[in-house]
Amino acid sequence: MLGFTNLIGISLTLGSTAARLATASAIMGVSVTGVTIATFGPVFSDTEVVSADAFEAGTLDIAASPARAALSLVSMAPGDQITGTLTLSNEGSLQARYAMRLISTEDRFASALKMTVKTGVTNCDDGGFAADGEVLYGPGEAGAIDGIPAFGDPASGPDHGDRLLNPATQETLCINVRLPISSDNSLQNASTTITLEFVAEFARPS
Ligand SMILES: [Ca+2]
Repeated sequence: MLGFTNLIGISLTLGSTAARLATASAIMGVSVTGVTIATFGPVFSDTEVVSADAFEAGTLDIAASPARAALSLVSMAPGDQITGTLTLSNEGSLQARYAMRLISTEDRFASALKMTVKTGVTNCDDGGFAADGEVLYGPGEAGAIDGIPAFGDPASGPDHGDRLLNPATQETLCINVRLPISSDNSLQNASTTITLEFVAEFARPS
């Protein structure tokens, strides 16, 4: 038996300015100041010898694009939103399934931000986000220190919400983050870093 795991972490840093949030004209700055991706290579979980014609030992290699700055906005007021595209590619030779978790550096601001993740959005921007596509997550909290599941389950094996990705194919996620109009002054100067963690594994053909 062969097992492969692949993990990608993408960090978005969101921060508010010192501007007041109480009025519609208040400005809140949200910017992506750093995106990092950490990839852990294929791992053989078992070294059992298999016959060469049973199947070939392939590779699992999930990559994310863009590698930096998936979302960016100079300033943001309560009620505003940011929308961006993230493309996951299966550059390996095996069908993969993947799950997504959201991990933040603090709880309060991350839970105030509402994130929605879709696939199949024709125009992935603020105006086109609601028009079509399939909701994979949200609207829900943008993250938590302990991590929250967005879709799927990183646990080994097929789970509800896991996404399948065939070799040499890609899936484009459209991510929308909204700062609710009801956000109050307690979020002034708040900042958080949200890591979008993708955990992929080899999906054995059925
Ligand atoms: Ca799973």
